[in-house]
Amino acid sequence: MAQKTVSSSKKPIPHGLSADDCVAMYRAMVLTRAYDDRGFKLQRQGRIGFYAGSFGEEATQIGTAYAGDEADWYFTSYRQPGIALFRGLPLQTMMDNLFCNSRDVVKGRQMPVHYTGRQQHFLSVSSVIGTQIIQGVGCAMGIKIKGDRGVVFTYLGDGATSANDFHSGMNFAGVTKAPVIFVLVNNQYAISTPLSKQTAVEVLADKAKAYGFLGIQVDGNDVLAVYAAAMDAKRRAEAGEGPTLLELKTYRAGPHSSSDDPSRYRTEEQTQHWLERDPLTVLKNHMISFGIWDDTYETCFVEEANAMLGDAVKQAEAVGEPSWDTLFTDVYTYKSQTLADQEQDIMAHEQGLDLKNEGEFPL
Ligand SMILES: Cc1ncc(C[n+]2csc(CCOP(=O)(O)OP(=O)(O)O)c2C)c(N)n1
Repeated sequence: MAQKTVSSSKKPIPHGLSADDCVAMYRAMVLTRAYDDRGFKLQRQGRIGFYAGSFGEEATQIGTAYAGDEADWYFTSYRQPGIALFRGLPLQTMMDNLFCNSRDVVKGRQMPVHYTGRQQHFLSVSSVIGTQIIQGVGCAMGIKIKGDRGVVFTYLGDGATSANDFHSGMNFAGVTKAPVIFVLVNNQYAISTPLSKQTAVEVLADKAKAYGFLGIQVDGNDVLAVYAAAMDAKRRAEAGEGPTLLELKTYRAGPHSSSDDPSRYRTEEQTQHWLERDPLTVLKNHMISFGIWDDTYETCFVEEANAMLGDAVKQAEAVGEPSWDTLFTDVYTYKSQTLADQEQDIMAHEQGLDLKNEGEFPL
């Protein structure tokens, strides 16, 4: 583990943050990147079925996660592993989901990268674009009605602003002044659809005006700027001043998912241009200017992350798949005759007997 060396500060650290906070953010961003890297490699090796990464978007995750606390709620898309990691979802639980093994919380019934963490207020990820917008707003309305503590962070992409749920969620949030922060991760692509074909507006944050609340655009590659904006939004939500649309402008530097080839629709030069503002480098430069950078962070945190990941992979792989009979549990309180018949058929098949209904399943 790296030792922090604090030399005489050149620039003051802003936003009430300390040197330790900056180091913790950097470390969390390194872990997020290493996790994504491992996820893609596991998929390419045929060890897991699917992966969707967040390479280049680490600051959007750690900046907002750092602003949250245990009373808050997180409704993410499939592209925010850093939120889950930072808000305390165990790495092993996440790896078990990637392998869809028998220890997976949802027993392999979700795709990989669809995490869930009840204790951490981390809501089950939906693949369906925009779902988490209305789920998050509903939760925030509930918090307000019950007078509970906490705010909701709900994450969406630029593509999700074209979903019907965007209008429904934003409108209800504005009318009810629900304590919700819409974290709009504008990574400029919805798979292969560029932002210019998604919307006619210049700045997505402007859409908040139509719903009667504040929208601001922030440099999504600068974790300190993201943190400051998220803290402001949280303060407003807690003070009863309602929602904020936080547009974090960034770039999806990797493929949409393991099923995508971005070279089909954009140039390497464009990606390289954005990587000049790699969020890890941006934070490193900030830390240098504060006089708190230590070169060993780069190597030590990567080594630490890779060791943790290697261990989690080994453990997740050692656990078998969920057994077939879990298909029939946790779905209905009472099993219908149809389900009972299907269960019997599979059991017979498993025991090497002929299927009762060979060639067709009873409907
Ligand atoms: C309702 C719906 N329509 C289409 C899809 C297929 N789909 C999966 S991801 C995606 C792009 C989403 O883009 P964006 O909201 O910008 O988020 P990003 O993937 O860039 O993080 C689409 C269209 C879907 N999952 N759900």
